[in-house]
Amino acid sequence: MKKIILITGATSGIGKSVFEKFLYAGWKCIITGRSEEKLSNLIQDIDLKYKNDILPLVMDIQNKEQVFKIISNIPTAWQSIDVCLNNAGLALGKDSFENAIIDDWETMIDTNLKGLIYVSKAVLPFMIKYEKGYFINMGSTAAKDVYKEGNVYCATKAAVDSISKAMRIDLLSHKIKVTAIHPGSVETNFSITRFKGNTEIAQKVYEGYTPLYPADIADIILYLANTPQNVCINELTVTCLSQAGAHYFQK
Ligand code: 8X3
Repeated sequence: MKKIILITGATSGIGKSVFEKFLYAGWKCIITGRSEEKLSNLIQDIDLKYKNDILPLVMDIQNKEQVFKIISNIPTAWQSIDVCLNNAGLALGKDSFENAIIDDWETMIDTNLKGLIYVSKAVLPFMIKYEKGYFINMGSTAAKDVYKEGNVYCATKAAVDSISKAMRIDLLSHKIKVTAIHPGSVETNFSITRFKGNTEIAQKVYEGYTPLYPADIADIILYLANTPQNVCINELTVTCLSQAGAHYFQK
């Protein structure tokens, strides 16, 4: 029987790469995103023979009612979820504490932390019912090292780190695995979103060195998902060779 992964934020970046990697590795993929159009465009590009292995769910993980309604109504054939990849997340703005915009902070808290716990709590009854499950939570090097003007983004990722530890403890009796993965600089739309469409500043983030690419992280997630049942990698921090911690880059 094919294994099932649920991926939040699957329409771009790391999420999209994980989706393609798992699909072609023979997994069934439940993919979520806020935009119906982006989800359909993504599926349109997939070879016909894989189409039955994809279940798209349009949902905004910030919306608690929507998350619980949509996930609890997943068709029975898709409910025995093996892996839930809590990938959706974002940085909005890079400003000092005094200049940062409160709405940006709230969007990051609502997505990076609250969205992750809503999705996990909504998926959990299936994992308990089918007596298997694995949460892989997307952290960041920002969870480990706070940097200038990272304030609330760093705090949300530190919270992902903490909640991952808490989930691992509380879900122990259900034999559910939990891993927090903490990537450093990965070349995606992440910086375009952070700098609100200013591509000039965004591109500079990845200039002068070879960053990680989404496929690098997707490969690691596929490895994690294939670890034997008795093995639980609690957390891992991944940077490109030109980065050490959140601060130091060799350019
Ligand atoms: C993304 C990496 O360095 O922008 O989480 O915080 S960083």
